[in-house]
Order: sequence, then C-alpha cells, then structure tokens
Amino acid sequence: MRTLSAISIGLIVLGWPVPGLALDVYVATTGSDANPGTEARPKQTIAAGLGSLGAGGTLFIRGGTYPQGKTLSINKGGASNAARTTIRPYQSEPVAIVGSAGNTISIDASFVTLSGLDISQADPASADQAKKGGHGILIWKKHDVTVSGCTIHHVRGSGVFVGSDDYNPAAKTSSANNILFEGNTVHHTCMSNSERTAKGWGQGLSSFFSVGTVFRNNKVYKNWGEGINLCENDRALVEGNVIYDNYSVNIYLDHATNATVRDNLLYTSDDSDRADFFPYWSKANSPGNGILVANEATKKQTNSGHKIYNNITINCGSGIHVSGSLTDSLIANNTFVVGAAWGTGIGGGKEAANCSLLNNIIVSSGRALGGMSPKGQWTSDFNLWFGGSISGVRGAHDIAANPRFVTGSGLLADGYRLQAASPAINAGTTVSDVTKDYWGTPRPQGAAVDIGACEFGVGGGKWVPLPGGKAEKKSKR
Ligand SMILES: [Ca+2]
Repeated sequence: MRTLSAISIGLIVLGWPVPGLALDVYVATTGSDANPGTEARPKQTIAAGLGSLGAGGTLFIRGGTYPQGKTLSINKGGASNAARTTIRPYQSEPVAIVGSAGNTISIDASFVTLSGLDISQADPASADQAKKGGHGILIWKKHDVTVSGCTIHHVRGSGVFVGSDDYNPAAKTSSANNILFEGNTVHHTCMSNSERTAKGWGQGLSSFFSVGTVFRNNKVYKNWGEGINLCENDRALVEGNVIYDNYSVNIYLDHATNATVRDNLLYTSDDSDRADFFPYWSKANSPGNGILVANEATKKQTNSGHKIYNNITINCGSGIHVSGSLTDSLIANNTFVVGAAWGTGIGGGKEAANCSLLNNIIVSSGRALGGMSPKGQWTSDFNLWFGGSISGVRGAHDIAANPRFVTGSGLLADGYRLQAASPAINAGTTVSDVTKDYWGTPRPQGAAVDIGACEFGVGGGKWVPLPGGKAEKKSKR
C-alpha cells in the first residue's frame, strides 16, 4: 500500500494529505472500523474507509453488499485531475451499495472518480415516507467528477442527478462542470413514477444547470422518466449511448445550448416487465420520442447551437421532435426509422430558425414530417424520405425512395447499414461537422458522403459482426 511520509506534515497547508491518512485504503464486509484500513486489516464500512483516505487516494472495496442507513457522502476529493480520489471495487470483485433513505450516494467533493459499483435502493417504490429514497447519485455544485462502469438501478429518483443553482446563461458558467458518465448501465430508476401516476419524474442520467457534461457509451433503459436529460446546460456531449424503452423521452434537450448528440442508438422494443405495460413502456402506451428538443423548464435560455448527427432511432414516437424555439442548429446524417403509424419521422419545428436538416434518412409508415414549417427557417435538403407525405418540405436534392438497408428490421444498428444498391450512397452533401459515421468510418467513402448514419464503405467500413448475438443491441468499433 501507499502510505504517507512524515514530510507530509509540512505540506498540510498546501493541500496534501494529512498524516494518519493513507493513499490506499481497503474496506471489506469482514473488516472492522477499528482496523487501520490496510489490505490485511480493512475497514468495515465505506464511510470509515473514506475517513482514513487521503486526498487523491484510492478506496478499494472488497466484494459484498454494503447497506447504507443514510446517504453515503463521498467527501474526499482530489487536488487536481492528476490526483483524483478514486472509489472502486478491489480488482473485479462485485460490490453493491444499497441505500435505504435519501440519496444513496452524494458526491460532495471534486476531482472524484467513482467506478465499477452496483448502486440501488432497498425499497425504491416504498410508500413509507421514512424509507423514501432519492437519487442513486447526487452530484451538486461539484466539478471534475467521473462515474464510470457503474450499474445504477431500482432507485426512487434519478439514476444520477448533476446540478447547481449558479448556472449563468450569459457567461455559460456553472459550479457543476466537467462531469463524465462513461460506460454505465442505468435502468429501472425514477421509480416514484413506476405506477405511471406521478405528475413529474426524474431521469436515468440527468444534468441540470451544468457545463460540459459528457455522457459516453452508457446503456440507459426502462427508466420511469427520461433516459438522458440536458436541462438548461451548455456544451454537453452525448455520444455512443444505447438508450431504449424509457417512459418519457430517450434523449431530452430542454433549454439546452451547444449540445453535441452523436452516434447514439435509440429504440423502442416490444419488451414488457409488466403485463399492463405491454407492449410499450412509455406514456399513453405509445413509444417515447427518440430525441426531444423542447423548452419546458425555467426559461433562462432556449435551445440553440445543437449538433445532432449520426444517430439511429428505431420505432421511437418520433425520431426527433422539435417543440418551441430552436435556433442555429444542425440535424444531419441521422437514420430515423418509425415503424408504425403512431409517430412521425421528424415532428414539430415550427419555431426553428437558422437550422439545417441535411443528409437524414427518414423512414415512416405514418407521417414523414409532422407540423414542421421549414420555409425560410430550415435549410432542408439532401434527405432521403421513404413513406409518408413530404409535400412542402422536399428539398431540391431530396430523394423519395427505399433506402435499401441491409435488413431494415430489428433493434441492432447493424441492420440499418446500406446495401450496395442503396440510393443513399454518395447522395449526401458535405457537412463539416460530420467527419465520421455512426461506426467511426471516416466520411466520405467513395465519391461523396452518404445519406443517413452509416457510410457505405467497401473495405473502409469498420463494422464487425456482433460478438454476443441478440442480447447485444449494438456492435461498435
Ligand atoms: Ca459515400
């Protein structure tokens, strides 16, 4: 283990760990809080382990279940990104943290990495007020925090809630900044709405009044609220996530600015955990939208500056729906597939200004375009439409034809690549922001950019066969 030397005594004022604290601390269910927290003599509780942990150290948690009688405060931060405090399992031992009241975990320090933990609540749908849980993880007015490789499930509130009360919409600053969610699995959160009777609900992964939040390669599904939420924040990046079957909306941009949403797979399955929800998890027994851009919250700013590209949506209510003001935004090279008559390929958008709709594939057996009024407000061109009416929105280079997907069915992204005979191949226009496709293949392959999320590239494509069969919803580089 790493320990601190006596030289630390002189460095306390510089923010270095104080004597008596260690850089490696161990916790085990078989330990004792009277122990020093070494590997041989571990602490028993995570709270006691944190008490012995120096700033920038690592808390190793041995396998087991750690019930929490109250919110577990992660109150030992690091001094910088190079000296972060890390809380993680020992090796790959499975560690479950189970809350019983309030937020299960509150990250109350900056420069913290939380990884590899299973986080839940004992009775997330309880009607007993004393047992009512809050969020799985709360990150309030903190910066440079990473939550990676965690599974967050069966919590009453949001899976993870990031926020502040000091967002400045003019300066685009917030005390909540540089938060990274990577490789997490988030499901069955927002259970206060599990009976579908609540007037409001949380989100699987949520970011309010924050700057620069990154959501990367997470799996977010079957939450009783939104999947990923950007609310009154700036410069969020949402990429490479698989998001499905969320009750309300899969990705929600609410009064957000300058978000990049790319390379995500969003879909509605016919799964059901309960007979009364069959066949859909979502509101009114119809699927939630893939991406919703709306202005619902406190109105400090309205949606603008978004770049939404290379996303694939399958059987969502609308592939994307724009409600209320949206300005200076790009919606490009997405593949929106709406399989039944309940939704629209693209909905809303009446109040959009200086927005571009380019190189998208929109497949709809219902309306291709619902309520959009693009004249003079949208640059809409180089899209491929299949099914539904597109009168009034057809651009000079638009195509109305079967896109000829590889299969065009199922919930795997693989099926929505292009066959060699697809009319989408080399039929798009160059968009400077879109340098790769959904799979990471550089654009263009061949003579020009393809329409849709997947660039057809014989030899250039990076697609590889699925390693895990049907259970794996996405194959990706
Ligand atoms: Ca091409």
